[in-house]
Amino acid sequence: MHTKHTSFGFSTRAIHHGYDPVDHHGALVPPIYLSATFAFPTVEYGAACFAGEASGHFYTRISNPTMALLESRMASLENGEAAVAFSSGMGAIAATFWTLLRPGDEIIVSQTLYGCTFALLHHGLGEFGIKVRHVDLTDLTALQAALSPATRMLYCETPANPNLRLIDIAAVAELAHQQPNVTVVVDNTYCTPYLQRPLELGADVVVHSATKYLSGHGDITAGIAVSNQALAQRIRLQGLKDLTGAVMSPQDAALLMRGLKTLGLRMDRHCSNAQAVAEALQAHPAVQWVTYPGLRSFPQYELANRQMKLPGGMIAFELKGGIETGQRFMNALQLFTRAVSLGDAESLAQHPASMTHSTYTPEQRAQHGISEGLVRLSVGLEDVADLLADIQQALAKCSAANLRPTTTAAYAMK
Ligand code: 7XF
Repeated sequence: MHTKHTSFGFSTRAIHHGYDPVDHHGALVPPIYLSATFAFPTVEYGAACFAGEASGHFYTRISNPTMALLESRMASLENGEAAVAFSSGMGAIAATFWTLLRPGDEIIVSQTLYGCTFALLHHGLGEFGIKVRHVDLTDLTALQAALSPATRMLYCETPANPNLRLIDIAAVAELAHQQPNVTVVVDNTYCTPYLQRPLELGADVVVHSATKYLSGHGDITAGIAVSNQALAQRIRLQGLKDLTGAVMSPQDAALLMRGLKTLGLRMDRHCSNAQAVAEALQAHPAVQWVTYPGLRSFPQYELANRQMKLPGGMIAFELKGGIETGQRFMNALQLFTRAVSLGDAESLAQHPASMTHSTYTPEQRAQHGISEGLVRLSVGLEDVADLLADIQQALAKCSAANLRPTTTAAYAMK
């Protein structure tokens, strides 16, 4: 049934890929294999497993049947050959970096990245002799100039957390691959493969925080890396097994597969709700600027249409009066929850400068396009009328403070 499913559409594969109930006592839902270890029929077979000559499961830090099903499903959805599951998005990212980079190598990264990825690069890789070069990847001339024989990886988020800048994946991958031995890695957390498939555009590895839209219910932390078979095997046997040990639990793999079944449905609803919230924000006099890939005013609207199926569920905006007004707005929210993370059924609001991106210094945030007054919304799955009512009542409480316009550029590209 595994191969039969490969020609089906996205949602059909998200529900069925790789599993036939007939092989599992008729169980409609895949069983969870809680075992940490697996019996060897003979000592010779055990030795063959450790030598990489037998393909069976033998220890859950290396592989497990529940994770293997999830991995094959994620590989199918991203249109890759293989995937590796991790206990968190940072586990997937760290394992990919530590597998593919060595002292003396250079990594080219986009300007704006999630705070802990930024910290891993600068406090982790940087301190272990790997040169980290931030480049404006919307400028292909700058990328061309930054590439060198020492470049081993190009890494980006698109859309970027939290300012939603986009990178043209096909363009940067083509240019980066003109140098030999460059692996192009894209963090696809904001989009999921339902909205964007970087491997089809020329990337080599896709990483995810599966804590977010992929699982969709805010009840696990999880990560995934997807690539070709050879890279996935290296990431599994070095990055996962030896270097990080950041293994996913079988229960979390089952929860993640439950989330994947509704991924398409949920993403459609996240996107339509976010479009309505972004338009309401844009129309309100208290709002200084709003960035959402579905707005005509979005500076990379054409690229968003070309690269993403829909504009996503994340919004960045700033109120007139900057962060003081932003704090008043966030404290006034009644339905949106004040919390970090994203992609949950519940709508969330947070302040990147003091929360998810507090790993940057204020100077670094200014350099990397993260304004101090930026408010980030993860628009959830509630009824859109209730979300709009909450935004409107919270904005109404800000109008009194709506006197001093901020000087922060809405979308400074340089
Ligand atoms: O290790 P995690 O599962 O939390 O994933 C890390 C991660 C990797 N890439 C992107 C684009 C992410 O957004 C994240 C996690 N971001 C959360 C957020 O921005 O709210 C973390 C909350 S501190």
